[in-house]
Amino acid sequence: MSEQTLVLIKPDGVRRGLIGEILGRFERRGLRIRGLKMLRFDVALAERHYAEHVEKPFFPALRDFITSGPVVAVLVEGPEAIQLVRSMMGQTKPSESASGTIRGDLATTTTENVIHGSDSPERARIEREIFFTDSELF
Ligand code: 3AN
Repeated sequence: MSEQTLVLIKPDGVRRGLIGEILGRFERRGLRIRGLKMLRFDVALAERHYAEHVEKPFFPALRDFITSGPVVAVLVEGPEAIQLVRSMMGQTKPSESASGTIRGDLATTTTENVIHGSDSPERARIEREIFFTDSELF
């Protein structure tokens, strides 16, 4: 079943010049890019996007990191795109991410781990609405 999922290339990925590398992996895999923009998180957006983590001890570091520079938001579409993108990303903790995955190849820390992808259909819908209006999607 075709699905849409929301991907963020996080500030470390943008700073390190990995936008093309990551978009290229999605395109080569056969996924379609339906929306694409660069933006910078403010604290309110960090608290909204990471609402489930606001009370966690790591949230201040996550908030400071995600607001530290521009991110690239991407709406990706394809068969089972939510799980497919999660598989391509690798595990949250880079030491547990298999080589060949985005984090397994490109990241070494849990906070600065290059990429975010929606983890459920419900989150994909919520995150799509956070980052894109209908007229920004193709
Ligand atoms: P994922 O990004 O793999 O979906 P989540 O949603 O559990 O993982 O966590 C969101 C983000 O919060 C992670 N990408 C990471 O930057 C940060 N994070 C999650 N768990 C930890 C942790 N135990 N220590 C530090 N940062 C964490």
